[in-house]
Amino acid sequence: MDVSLILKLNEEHKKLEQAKFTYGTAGFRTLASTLDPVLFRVGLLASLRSKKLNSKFIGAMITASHNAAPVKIKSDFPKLTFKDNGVKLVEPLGEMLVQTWEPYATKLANAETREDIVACLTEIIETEKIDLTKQSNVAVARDTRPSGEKLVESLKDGVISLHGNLTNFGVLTTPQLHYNIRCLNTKAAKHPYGEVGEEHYYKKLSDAYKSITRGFKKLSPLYVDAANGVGAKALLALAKEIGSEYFDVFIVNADVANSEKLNFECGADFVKLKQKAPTGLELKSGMRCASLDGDADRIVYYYADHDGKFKLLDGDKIATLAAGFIMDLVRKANVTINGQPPKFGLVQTAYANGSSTEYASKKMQVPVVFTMTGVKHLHHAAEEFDIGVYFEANGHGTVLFSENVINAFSDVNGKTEEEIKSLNILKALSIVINQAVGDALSDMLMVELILTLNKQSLSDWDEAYTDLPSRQIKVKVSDRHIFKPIKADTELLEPLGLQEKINAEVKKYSSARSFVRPSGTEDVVRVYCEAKTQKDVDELSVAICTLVF
Ligand code: 16G
Ligand code: ZN
Repeated sequence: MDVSLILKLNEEHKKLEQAKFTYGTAGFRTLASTLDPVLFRVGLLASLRSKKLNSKFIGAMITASHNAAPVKIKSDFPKLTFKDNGVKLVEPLGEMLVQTWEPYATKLANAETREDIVACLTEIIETEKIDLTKQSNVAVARDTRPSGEKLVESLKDGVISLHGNLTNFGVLTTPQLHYNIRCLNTKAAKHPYGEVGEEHYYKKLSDAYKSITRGFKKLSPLYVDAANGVGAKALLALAKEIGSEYFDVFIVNADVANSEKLNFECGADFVKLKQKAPTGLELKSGMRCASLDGDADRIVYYYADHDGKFKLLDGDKIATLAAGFIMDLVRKANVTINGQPPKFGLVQTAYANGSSTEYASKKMQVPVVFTMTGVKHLHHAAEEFDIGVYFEANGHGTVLFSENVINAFSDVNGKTEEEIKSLNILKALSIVINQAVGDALSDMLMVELILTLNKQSLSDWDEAYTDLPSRQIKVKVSDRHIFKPIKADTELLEPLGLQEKINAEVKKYSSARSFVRPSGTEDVVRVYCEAKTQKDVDELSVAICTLVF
């Protein structure tokens, strides 16, 4: 280890404040102004991870996703409290950083002195038996937040300190970086994931989409709220590649140049939480709409019913639509693995609406598994199935096809016309759907493909089940770390006695449910309530918030 180089470059990225950093559900995410030393250290860690994995490419995505992030505050915008950015590391096949390395990230980020940094690096190298002579390859991308550009430089110094190579992909959506990383690391594999680069990503998705929807009646236009983020640029390029004869899209909230507008009263998180259309989109009956988040890894759909009432089709609805469609195809195509039908499963979190779980498990007869909040947990659980559908209610998710099932798609030739047709759709779907991570654009094409083939409107899709009324509230508390969730976030172990009090409140209402968990991305505690009527939900929410406060 070239300690003098590390120490020299560390001088440029010294920790100035007593901030405490935690590598959480979404990596490090906090005020952008405090992140320079963190990014330097993440560069060091990414280099070590690459060396540990025989020089495989490790990704670093600089984003604060759906968090609002004004930098210049203009008088016509209210002062927002968050000026966040963040960074998360990506494993060689596009998954989130392996969990056993998260404590290293936290420890390194919090090292106080230069000696502490070197000691921490030494500890990781020894524990992980890392061969420092191995080359390290790290690739970075960022969303449109202006603070990202400088943070790339901080990360670069960390990578260089361990004599690593840094590839800078510039501004990309989070899933595009995951895609690139998976492509880079599977170049020489039996099944390369694809070619590296934005244009190849668009072409791959577009070709698969067109191969299946060709000849079908085009859907009416889709209005997409891009949250004034990177998704606007990516969707424009994707739509151009697909062509308007297949897909009509109107992109709204595409003002990427004005960073103070990012996620401001728009985007998937806003629409899901507020249950209303974003600013910039005048929702009228008959319109088909969707919202992305700031780094384009989440999507929700919505429309207005005949009475003009806002109707949301969230991650749960996307999951059940996809699961139903794919299960039906697998049956029709007669796909088997060792003579058995593929193992199919749906992964949800505590935020999943109770009606969606009931619909999936009882009506569709799909096994449902619950995990903690955060994509890494859902992704791992979905990998246990041959076809694993995972979505968070907030619109983050994808469908994973195991290698076995992909091979089965190729092995089965299909005898009848129906079998052949179903197999072709399954093969195309496994290409359209991003296998590395939840991807708003790829999920959008999956939904559009299903609705096109099913000849369904958004209200037809919505008919599958009716959501139970629900509410999610943020509560500011003095210390959110005292809240210790268990049982996939559905209960609290600590503070002692609180769960019993929550249970007592929930008992007062029919079909009610509530849970409390500390946020991994903001300094708040989240309260979720669900019940048979909106009135019950509102009353229950007040009661639970009072208990937590
Ligand atoms: C992050 C997670 C998302 C989760 C959210 C919960 C990833 C890539 N993203 O955005 O899946 O729903 O955190 O946020 O894992 P919270 O902990 O603040 O509620
Ligand atoms: Zn996001």
